[in-house]
Amino acid sequence: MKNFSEWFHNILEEAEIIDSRYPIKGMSVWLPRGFQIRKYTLNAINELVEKDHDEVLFPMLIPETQLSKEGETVKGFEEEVYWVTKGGKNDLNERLALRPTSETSIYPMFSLWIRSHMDLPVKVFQTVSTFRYETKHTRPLIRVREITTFHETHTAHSTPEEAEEEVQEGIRIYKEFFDKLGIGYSICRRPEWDKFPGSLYTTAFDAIMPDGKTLQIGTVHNLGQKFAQTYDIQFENDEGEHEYVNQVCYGVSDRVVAALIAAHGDEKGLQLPPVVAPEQVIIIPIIFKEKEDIVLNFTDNLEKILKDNGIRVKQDKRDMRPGKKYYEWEKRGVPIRIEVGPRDIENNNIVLIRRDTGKKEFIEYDENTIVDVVKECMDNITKDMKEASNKFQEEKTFFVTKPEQIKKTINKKGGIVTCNWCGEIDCGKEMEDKFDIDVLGTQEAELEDDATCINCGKKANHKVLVSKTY
Ligand code: A5A
Ligand code: MG
Ligand code: ZN
Repeated sequence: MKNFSEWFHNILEEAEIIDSRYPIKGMSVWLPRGFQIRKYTLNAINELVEKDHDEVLFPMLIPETQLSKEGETVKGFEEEVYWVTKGGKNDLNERLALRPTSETSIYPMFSLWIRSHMDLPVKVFQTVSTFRYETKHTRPLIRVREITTFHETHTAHSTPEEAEEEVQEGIRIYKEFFDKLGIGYSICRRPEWDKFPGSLYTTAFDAIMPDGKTLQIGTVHNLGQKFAQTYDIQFENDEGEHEYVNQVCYGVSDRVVAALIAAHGDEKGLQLPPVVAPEQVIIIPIIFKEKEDIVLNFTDNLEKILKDNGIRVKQDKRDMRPGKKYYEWEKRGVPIRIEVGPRDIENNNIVLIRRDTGKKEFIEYDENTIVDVVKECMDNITKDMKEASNKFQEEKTFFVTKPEQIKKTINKKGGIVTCNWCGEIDCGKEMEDKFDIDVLGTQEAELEDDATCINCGKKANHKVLVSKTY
């Protein structure tokens, strides 16, 4: 892929995912095909989150006094908040913010809901639009001003230990989610200057894009008691004393769909893992004039069998050259194509082509086993796509020991560079300027006793990840 940015922009249009011509910067339209991919992606995360969290839906508007209560959140989002100031011709008594995220909307209600330790833990999530007046270059799905698929989980616990367990649970859920979609990622703890405003610390997932820059695709925040103090969320413990709750929140967004497209797409277009593909199988009947009925009887029956067994299948009967159809469905990323012509039927064969490998397989046709054959093929595709993406992430991650290697490696090879680091804020910020990179954060690692910081030479006690970022 020569130019990822251009490729990405084109694919959104060509695979009918997003129409970015909507006349507000940073806001786009989900097209029917894109909407379906979004829907199956949401199903995949909901399946995991719903096991132990309840879905809710809060209003989109937040009174200014409520938003402004939490000092650090306000400061963090000050430049990015959209305001509603009028109702019709009347000025509102109080400005209303379009939520940039929902802590300040949800937590005042937590304060009403939570009375005693019996009410804890509270674990809720919602999928909503959030609004951020982003000042950095906007890009469809990647950096938008209306985040239309903001999937956020918010919890409250009686002890810090329980909150820490929820952090681990959030990380586990996101791992499983990205694994399901076959998106490779790295996990690290964001540095102090890049953590979520108001949080104790932030753990982030970053995926390496084909151009070598990383995209933050999910974050898990330990909020400690900061918001509980601000919004007065207290409970009575079993000794009758009042305590503040301990909170956690985590979120993913439209960016997951962007990462999905970027991780698997190629020069032919989109490539979708079966779990999110609007069509998992496309059947192309190869029709010749006098044999038309034989072929269509066969393919109609095949379509019905697959559909009855829960496989998302479509048949393309349009009067068009088969080659043109192949091209179209490849571009749309359908994982499996089945071709059936009169000769195949005579030989009791069907032809199955995998989108990911392009491999053609002749399969002896048996109504009783075809469902298993297709399902097994989908499983193999899922597994292989995930492995390919993980391999890419791994191969694009480089450990270096000399400062001059940081910039050189990033510029030449892209991806993530890891090195030993002292953990000092000033040193980290200096590295960002000096090497023209962003510090993604730290990972726990066993360092040698005499390991030194790559930048300042002091004793190193962290492994740090750096990259160019979206
Ligand atoms: N309340 C917490 C969960 C929160 O707001 N965290 S966050 O600010 O980190 O956002 C959650 C996720 O949304 C991020 O990890 C990132 O993947 C995504 N995101 C943030 N800003 C975005 C934007 N402008 N466009 C698309 N996705 C965005
Ligand atoms: Mg930065
Ligand atoms: Zn240092």
